[in-house]
Amino acid sequence: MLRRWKPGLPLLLLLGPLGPFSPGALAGPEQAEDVVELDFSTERPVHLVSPAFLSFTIDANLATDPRFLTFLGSPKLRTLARGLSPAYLRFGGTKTDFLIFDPQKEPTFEERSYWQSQVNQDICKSGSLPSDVEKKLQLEWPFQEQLLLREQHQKKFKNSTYSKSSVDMLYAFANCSGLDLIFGLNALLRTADLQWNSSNAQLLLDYCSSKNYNISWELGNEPNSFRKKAGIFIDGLQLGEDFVKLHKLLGKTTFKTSHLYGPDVGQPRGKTVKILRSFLKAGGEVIDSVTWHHYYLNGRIATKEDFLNPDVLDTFTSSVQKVFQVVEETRPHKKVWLGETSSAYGGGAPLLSNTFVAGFMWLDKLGLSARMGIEVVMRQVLFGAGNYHLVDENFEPLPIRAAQWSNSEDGGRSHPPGFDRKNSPPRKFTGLASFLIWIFCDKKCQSYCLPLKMKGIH
Ligand SMILES: *[C@@H]1O[C@H](CO)[C@@H](O)[C@H](O)[C@H]1NC(C)=O
Ligand SMILES: *[C@@H]1O[C@H](CO)[C@@H](O)[C@H](O)[C@H]1NC(C)=O
Ligand SMILES: *[C@@H]1O[C@H](CO)[C@@H](O)[C@H](O)[C@H]1NC(C)=O
Ligand SMILES: CC(=O)N[C@H]1CO[C@H](CO)[C@@H](O)[C@@H]1O
Repeated sequence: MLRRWKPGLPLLLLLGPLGPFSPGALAGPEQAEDVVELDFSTERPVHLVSPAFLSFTIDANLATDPRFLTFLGSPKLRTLARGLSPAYLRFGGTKTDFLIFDPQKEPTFEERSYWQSQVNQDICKSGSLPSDVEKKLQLEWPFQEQLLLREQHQKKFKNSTYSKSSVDMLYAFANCSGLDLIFGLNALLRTADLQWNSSNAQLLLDYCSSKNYNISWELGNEPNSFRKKAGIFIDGLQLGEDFVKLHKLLGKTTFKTSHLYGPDVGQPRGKTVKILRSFLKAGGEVIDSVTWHHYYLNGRIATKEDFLNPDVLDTFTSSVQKVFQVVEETRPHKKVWLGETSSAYGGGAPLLSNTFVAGFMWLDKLGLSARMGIEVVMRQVLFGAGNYHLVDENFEPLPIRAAQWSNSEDGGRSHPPGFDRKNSPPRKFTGLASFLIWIFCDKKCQSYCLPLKMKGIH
């Protein structure tokens, strides 16, 4: 639970009966409540996290067909995003390495309609996409979504180009929502001897400079699976050298002081650890934070029981420890961020990742991350294809199918825990086998977080 807390006061929790999960238990009349009293000390911070600790992403696949980027002009989506600031908005994902900037490319009809509606000088205050265009896009979105998920599943990615207008759309969304944009550059553009070919990045940097955009950068997404995605193997040493090259490039532009993050590797297993280690040796000096990605499960086979299993939740701990171990051995004290993370990969698990049940994983991840020293956690995704988005195609916050899962006063209609920091999640759950309790303090609580975890109370 993320809730404001006055230090020094004991917390009273009302717990329902704690039997093993059975759907029938949910419908039954309320039974006697156990009272657990928690007392905790707030004398010393466990770890300090960034004010943008809870950040989020837009998957780069939204630019596959740039017409759908105009969704980012929705005032409603911007209002929801603004509610989560301060935060980073990371634009990245597998498609990062299949997107090519084409300054000559014309904006789509939808993008033009959007810009034409911007009559006001202040683009953050002016009109939105004409409603007929928005409706048409919303009708077409489910088909685009299927296409994107199929591409992801088959691991066959096509190159797409994006225009200046697409960059403007993305930047306006971040800027008008009070978010700091992190843009992932294509790392699969390579010369014959497999070095990074920076010429397309240079075009983009020049354009963004000319517009005075303030952007931070990444280079490549999950380079550990480049072979699977593109038939090219890039080792950590080469990638480190590519980052040094990008850093030099940034130094020659208005992005001298802008930040660089990487290498956005997947989970620290097998060769990924090796890539991370050699990357940090070769290029660790030029990055501001080490980024890595984490998912608990494969979205295609994950079950509700997996989502509620503390053993599954605990697998996160060993991954975090492994990453910190490598970072401490190569670049001690370098900040570590979760650059992309959610419950299940492959677009999330249908009927789970976007519902209340996923809230336990999410809260546990936030709690463990804070306690173990991760400074920023970027949630995949705010809006986009799949099942782990926080906002649906009508720009309604999810989960909405969670009602049957909770006995909350509002029947479970409240926002997913962790999504809206001002709304605490429902207080009573029945029929769950174990409880996780995390307590965070914000600035008013002397800038530290205090996670506390209890498991398997019976
Ligand atoms: C994408 O474009 C780059 C640069 O032209 C090329 O090297 C690469 O093979 C292309 N990838 C695909 C999947 O077509
Ligand atoms: C880098 O890519 C650009 C654009 O595709 C190409 O014109 C140039 O020859 C490439 N440079 C090298 C060294 O391969
Ligand atoms: C650019 O954004 C960063 C945050 O990513 C911020 O710290 C910095 O002050 C901004 N720079 C300018 C010139 O606004
Ligand atoms: C480049 C750009 O558009 N920057 C704007 C971002 O938003 C702030 C206020 O929120 C403006 O002052 C900047 O001009």
